[in-house]
Amino acid sequence: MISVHHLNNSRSHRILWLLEELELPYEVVPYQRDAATMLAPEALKRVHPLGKSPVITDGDVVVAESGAIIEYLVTRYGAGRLIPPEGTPERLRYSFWLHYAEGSAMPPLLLKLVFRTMATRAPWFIRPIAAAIAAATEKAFIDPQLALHGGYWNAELAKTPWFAGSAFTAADIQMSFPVELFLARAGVTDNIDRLKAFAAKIQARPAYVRALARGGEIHFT
Ligand SMILES: N[C@@H](CCC(=O)N[C@@H](CS)C(=O)NCC(=O)O)C(=O)O
Repeated sequence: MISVHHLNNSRSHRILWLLEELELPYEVVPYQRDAATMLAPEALKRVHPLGKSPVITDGDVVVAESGAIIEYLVTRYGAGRLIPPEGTPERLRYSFWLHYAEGSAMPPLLLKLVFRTMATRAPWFIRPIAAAIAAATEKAFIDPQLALHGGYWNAELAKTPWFAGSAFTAADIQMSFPVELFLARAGVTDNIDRLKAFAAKIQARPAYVRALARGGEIHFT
């Protein structure tokens, strides 16, 4: 039995969604974030030393990292579903988005959160300085990067309906988290029409909805 060690309100939703798309049996092992720090509980480190979610177990096999989990599940159980045929241009695009989502798309989104948090949670006596540093860093570095990445996704989705091409694949599942977070967090309003359409399309998929019912709602902020 596949067990998904699922942290509430997290990237782990993508794995539940993938399993629902593949119509595979699985169990959800739930973990709750600490209300103050938002970190995962220590118990998750008993599954994998990093203590991050998602992580899955499948018999003796333990797989961490969303991209690696998606590769494992699609290769082992997909029977050719949700992945373009080998040797096609779509397969290369699929591979690109699968790696890009966590390697390049997420870092500026995480930086945005870190600097926003710094500005609002610094000790009161340095808060104005922290806020000024955060605002300057966001303006000079983070916001232009967000506009660059978001604009690129939007342009790519103008060429093909899904990230890897004409068919929905697991690359769309992997890119869903950056896209949904981007729409909520980046503060970018130009060149996002295709991103909005993509988000609406994925959120209407029955498997996406079933995954939310199993794992709980996600609040993108
Ligand atoms: N690149 C990793 C990121 C894993 C990760 O940072 N997960 C977050 C949840 S979205 C987490 O476990 N946070 C809790 C913590 O760091 O304690 C992946 O895609 O699996």
